[in-house]
Amino acid sequence: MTDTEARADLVARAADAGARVALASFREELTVETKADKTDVVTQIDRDAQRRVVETIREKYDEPVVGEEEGTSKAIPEKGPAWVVDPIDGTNNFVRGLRIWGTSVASVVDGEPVAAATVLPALADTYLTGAERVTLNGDPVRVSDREDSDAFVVDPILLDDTTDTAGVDVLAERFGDFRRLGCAQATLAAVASGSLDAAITTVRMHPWDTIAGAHMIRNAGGTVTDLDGEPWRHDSRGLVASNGAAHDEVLAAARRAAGE
Ligand code: 2AM
Ligand code: CA
Ligand code: CA
Ligand code: CA
Repeated sequence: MTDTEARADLVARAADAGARVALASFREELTVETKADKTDVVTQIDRDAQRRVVETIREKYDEPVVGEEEGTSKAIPEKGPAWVVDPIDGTNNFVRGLRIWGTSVASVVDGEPVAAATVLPALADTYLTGAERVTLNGDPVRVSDREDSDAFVVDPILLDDTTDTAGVDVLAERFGDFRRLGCAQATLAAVASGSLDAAITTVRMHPWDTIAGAHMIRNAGGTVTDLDGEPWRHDSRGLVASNGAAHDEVLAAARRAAGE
């Protein structure tokens, strides 16, 4: 087994272990705490799931873990290996009993992802990638081959007060339709597997929200850039992801939504 294969194996096991912890409490009575923003919520289950993911990584690797909840570091080291964890991505869906949420784990070396897993346990969907190719529940998947942007379905992942809503309207006008799944990693995995054609975020998100999905989209044949059209990195301000066929149009719409 190559080093990347070993890391791919572990991201899968760690994400699955965290997802099982969260699934056991899905649709149970939960105490919901809010962070700075009323839609940014957290529960004890987010912390429990993260602990389980970290324990699973620690069985094999003593390397930095970057994660959303306390007990992990918040910045990806520029040099060397690290693990990036979102124990529950889509907590707002999770607490509402909506099935679109999951556990995401990526392995990163020198700031670049080398393997990633997103497990959506309430949907029984597991997305995995290593050095190349992406699988959904074991079957290879690719980005969509749709070329006509009028038929594109695009997800503007996260909107906030800085988002130009007129720019968001541009998405609805210029493309076929839009969706907001409420779970960044589920959205990016859906672009990688061809269920969505593109996704954008104009807001600065955390690396655990995006890095697994960005790696999947690239390995599935898609394009991921920042708002300037440069290759996306975990510290980029925005993210523009597409199947590659109409990336320039998606990028232009994303810039409008960013108020540029
Ligand atoms: P989270 O559930 O792990 O917080 C839609 O809410 C998506 O944006 C989710 O993937 C959510 O991740 C992410 N997100 C990131 N920052 C957020 C914020 N400040 N408020 C709400 N969602 C946020
Ligand atoms: Ca959160
Ligand atoms: Ca998240
Ligand atoms: Ca989270």
